[in-house]
Amino acid sequence: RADRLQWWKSARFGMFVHWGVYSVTGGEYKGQKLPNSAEWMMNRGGIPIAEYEQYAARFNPTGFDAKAFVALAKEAGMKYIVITAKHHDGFSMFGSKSNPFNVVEATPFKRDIMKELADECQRQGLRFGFYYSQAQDWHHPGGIGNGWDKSIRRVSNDEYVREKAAPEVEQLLTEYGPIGIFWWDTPRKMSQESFDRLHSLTSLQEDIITNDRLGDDYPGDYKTFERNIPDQAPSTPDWEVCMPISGSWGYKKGDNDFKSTTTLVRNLADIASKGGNYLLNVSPTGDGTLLPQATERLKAVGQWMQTNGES
Ligand code: FUL
Repeated sequence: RADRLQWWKSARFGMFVHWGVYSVTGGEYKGQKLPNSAEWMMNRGGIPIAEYEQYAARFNPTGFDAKAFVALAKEAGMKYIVITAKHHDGFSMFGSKSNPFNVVEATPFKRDIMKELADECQRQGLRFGFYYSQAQDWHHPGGIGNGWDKSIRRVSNDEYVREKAAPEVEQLLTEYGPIGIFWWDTPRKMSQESFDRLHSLTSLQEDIITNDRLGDDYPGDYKTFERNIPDQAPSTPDWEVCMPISGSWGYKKGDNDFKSTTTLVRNLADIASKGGNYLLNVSPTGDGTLLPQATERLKAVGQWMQTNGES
């Protein structure tokens, strides 16, 4: 275990990416701003599944360039990337074999973004990991969390795990080369069978590490803190603070709450001095690029790292 964590412990700095069909409108629904992060658009807008699916038809991020994207993370001094393979909205950002609501089949873009990034990370020497919302899924009739679409004929959560979550996790862990991290999110009560099924899949990747959000009985390899840096070094040795560079995780139109470079560097030093990792989130827009505010800051942090860090 210690061996598997070694690269991660010395990495200190990683890039988190929230990107999906909600990015098309920057989280706005019918021109209306909604509360919460953009990736919660479907939930906050109470958008019916059939209607939400139409956003995929508008997802065409032709400005996306995996090579430049990974190079930017590298320039910032980041050692790994974790990206939303599937968020709560149920949209798969890869050519999923068990969910047709995916980037390859349901969008004009048709490119497997996860594959492009996985390959590029390998080429440029960064570790690559997947965020996967295993419990909440507002698109599958057995997923947890969609209480607004009354047209769904609900099936059991076990069925959702069997039909979608488990096969997708398996695909992600077998067809995308070496995967460094599996980042579960929003644990909910599931059957023992489902937990076991999902948990056991991670052994498909020999060196993978996981965070602590599969379920209460699954501490994973490290603890996740969200948005806030603990005041004191936590008692657990292996931990990470994930934090959006602006206010929202997913690209949100009008969100100008970008943390200054000074704050970012200070956060990084604060976290590192307490023994943790900083997973800083960026939000590609509907055209597949980052806002200049994000790019500038990442470059500036990279500059600082070069001058002052161990690199
Ligand atoms: C949360 C999710 O609900 C957010 O949308 C985001 O992904 C964050 C990192 O985890 O709890």
